Amino acid sequence: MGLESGRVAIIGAGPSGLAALCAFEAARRKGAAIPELVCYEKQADWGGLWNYTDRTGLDESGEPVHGSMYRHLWSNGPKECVEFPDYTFEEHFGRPLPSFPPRAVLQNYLAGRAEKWGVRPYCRFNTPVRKVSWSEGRSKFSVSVHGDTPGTSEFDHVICAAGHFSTPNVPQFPGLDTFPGRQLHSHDFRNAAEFAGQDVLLIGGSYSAEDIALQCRKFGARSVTISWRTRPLGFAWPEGIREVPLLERLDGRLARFKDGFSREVDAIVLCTGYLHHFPYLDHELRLETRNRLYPPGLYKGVFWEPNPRLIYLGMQDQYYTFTMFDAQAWFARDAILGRITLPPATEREAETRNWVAREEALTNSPDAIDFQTDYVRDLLSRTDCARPDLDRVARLFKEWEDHKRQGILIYRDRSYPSAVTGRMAPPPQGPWMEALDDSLEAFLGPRKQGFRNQGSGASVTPGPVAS
Ligand code: FAD
Ligand code: NA7
Repeated sequence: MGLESGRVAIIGAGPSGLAALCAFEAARRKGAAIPELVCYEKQADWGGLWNYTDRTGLDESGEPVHGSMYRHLWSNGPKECVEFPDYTFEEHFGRPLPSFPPRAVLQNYLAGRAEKWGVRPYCRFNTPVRKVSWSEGRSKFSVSVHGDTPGTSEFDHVICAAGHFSTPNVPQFPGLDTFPGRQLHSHDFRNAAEFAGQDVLLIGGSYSAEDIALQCRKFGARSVTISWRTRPLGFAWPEGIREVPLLERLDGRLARFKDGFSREVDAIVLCTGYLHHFPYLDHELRLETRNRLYPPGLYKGVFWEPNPRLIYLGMQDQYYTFTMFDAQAWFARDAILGRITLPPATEREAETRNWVAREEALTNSPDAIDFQTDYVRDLLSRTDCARPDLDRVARLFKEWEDHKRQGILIYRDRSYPSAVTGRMAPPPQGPWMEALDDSLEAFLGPRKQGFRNQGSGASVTPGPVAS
């Protein structure tokens, strides 16, 4: 590639798009000539899924609402597994914090990192990308956007960092169409308090089902039934939460499952995952894959095989998130800057086949963690991206999984050491199950604020948080 004077369009200013901007900005600050960057973001601000909205359905400009996060969402993994080595939590907040922060704290941290690199001028907010096509003759992408300043521009590269946990996968079940209660996909789930006192059915056997079950229990649902297709989550669930095989059909409110079990339910949440859905990309540019650790068709997990000038970031199923997006972004940047030369198509495809075959042979989650660790390590070995201690992070992921097995209600009460500074996180102010206030102020405020049975109104003195 080698395109210092070209133009690069980035779709999305979530963690992946911001990683791309920080990567280029880091090169620029070291004296490199970088291409012109334009990051189109359909929301009014950056942060991607972490930029919470209570809205569902369509957004202000008629685009599908991107947000899938809910009120009261807390990090589902230790913050030590997502910590940027070039911008630690302690640097941002000015003090050590417990390992499982609520969403607003992570959003604030992400924003602080982006502010540190000063990448806001590259962003065009309220600007959805509506069409991307490639002209072989001109060797350019044409990108059409809507919003504040609609128009079409040409680019030499497109980085699609639009996320893939936003378009719901909605299966049908007999009787769902006449179910008299509330039914929704987890994409539209916003507040577990809505289900207090109810019997709730969740369909799905992965992170969303797991966490929405905990949310519902925390906020007073009478019972939660989790219905799995391939395998149960298998945690030692407390009384009031049970796992059953797949839903067979609904007769009114009565849900009947494959093992013969049945129960009346008031509400159904389809926790059935998401589609990689990029309708604005021309067909020949469109990644189509299920949610997996190594989507076929992407060299190094990022370069679109048929045309590596199109780069996808963050399209993997994710143990690693923020640090993996950085590793991808720095590698992509160096390819665009001509510092890394991509091998010929046959070699690229052979390497991708190896990774895919290795992924398909995985049988358990420690091995899956090692797989994604190796992938991130491979990317980091070629660039000057700041490196976390990956062996340490992989160990933390495995400990975290063990801790979840030991106590699904209390895993967020654990502390982990930073893989950057080595310092142990302080314990949380109280049990997560009792923490009903998920605000930044409550989390950063004086100890005990925001927890059940504690007085409120204490003053908040956050560290040097970004605006
Ligand atoms: P996104 O965060 O989805 O950002 C994509 C951006 O692209 C958005 O800002 C969107 O508005 C923009 N965009 C999309 N289409 C267009 C368009 N056409 N034009 C312009 N802009 C567009 N990860 C963790 O590390 N810890 C967690 O606890 C955690 N919890 C999660 C909980 C839920 C419910 C979900 C769904 C995900 C969770 N994740 C978690 C994973 C999450 O995917 C990553 O943390 C991260 O947000 C992915 O970043 P991204 O930039 O790739 O995608
Ligand atoms: P995931 O992790 O992609 O999981 C989707 C789940 O939905 C998975 O258990 C699937 O079962 C299940 N699914 C999909 N289709 C069906 C049908 N037709 N019937 C029953 N079950 C189905 O998505 P999540 O939303 O849980 O997590 C996404 C991100 O959000 C994650 O990275 C976290 O960070 C938070 P399967 O196992 O394939 O049988």
